[in-house]
Amino acid sequence: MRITVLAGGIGGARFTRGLLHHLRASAGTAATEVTVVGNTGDDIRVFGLQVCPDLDSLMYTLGGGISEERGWGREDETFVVKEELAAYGVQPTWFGLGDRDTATHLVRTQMLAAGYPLSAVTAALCARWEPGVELLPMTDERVETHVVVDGDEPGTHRALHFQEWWIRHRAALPAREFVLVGVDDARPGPGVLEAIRDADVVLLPPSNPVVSIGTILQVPGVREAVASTAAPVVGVSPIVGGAPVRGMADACLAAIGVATTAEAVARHYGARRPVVGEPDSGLLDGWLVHDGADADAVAPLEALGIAARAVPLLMTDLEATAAMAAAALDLASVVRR
Ligand code: FO1
Repeated sequence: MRITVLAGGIGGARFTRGLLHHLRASAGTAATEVTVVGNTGDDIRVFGLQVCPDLDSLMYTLGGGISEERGWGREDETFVVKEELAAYGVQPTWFGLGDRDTATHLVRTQMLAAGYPLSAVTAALCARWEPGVELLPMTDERVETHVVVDGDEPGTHRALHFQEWWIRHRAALPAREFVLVGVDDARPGPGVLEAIRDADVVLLPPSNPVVSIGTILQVPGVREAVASTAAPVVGVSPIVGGAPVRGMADACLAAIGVATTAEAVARHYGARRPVVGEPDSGLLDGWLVHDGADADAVAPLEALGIAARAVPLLMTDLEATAAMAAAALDLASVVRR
């Protein structure tokens, strides 16, 4: 069996770790291959280094090097280079450049400079980390999410890199718009469309639906591939009880006029096989919502044509996350028929 996951950073990485745990523990699915299409809109060139936050969170989380506390960067990390750069007055001082993490950025930057595409760089880095999945950048072209916020003068606005908005401003500056710079010239990375088309199941983990999964879907051809794949497409709500489980997806959803609820996010992705009269070209066959808090979203989503199940969605530990992944695969087998 082949499972393809479209993932951002921390939430997507933790979910995928649970998925692998479930597959290894279940007889008959141990031979399943998992491909992860990773978001690269968060990427930033900083201090001359090319940093790929979501690819690195996926690689470190699945490869065993992640800082569990932060969800990004390395465990046992130090920030001496960051301190020294600040001592030189070098900007940006808000970016948390870890010393161990810097080795990853150096390898990536020199391979890119030598002409290797990001997909080859990612494969080379994964040779060390052995994440247990095929990790594919959504595109080899350089794209960046920039955030349009109000300018200093009334009536003006300015754009800043997503990382500055996310790290320095904690997403507190109201975002008017997200712009994926470079997306018009971006093509799906090697293997991306095939991974979606040839999958037995496509999963949308509880990553940020706007700036992570939404970004992957903006790469020309990807949304169409998800909408038309023969595989069942099942998503997991990143919103529980009206709030993001982690991160600041609510600030992102507000920017695109989507309510911060499990139901609204599913409607945003849309039903792939809507009931008559509902807008089509959606992506979802199935959607998991958190039991208790969001169980009331099941009926309206079923009425829309999205099969919904209410299950525990808090990734409190590996077993809980594995159970979520199992529930997503169960729902995929139901909607497949
Ligand atoms: N997140 C922070 O909140 N503060 C940081 O200083 C920070 C540094 C950083 C460095 C490398 C990296 O791969 C990720 C880093 N992140 C940091 C996380 C990152 O901003 C977010 O995880 C993703 O971009 C959002 O999906």
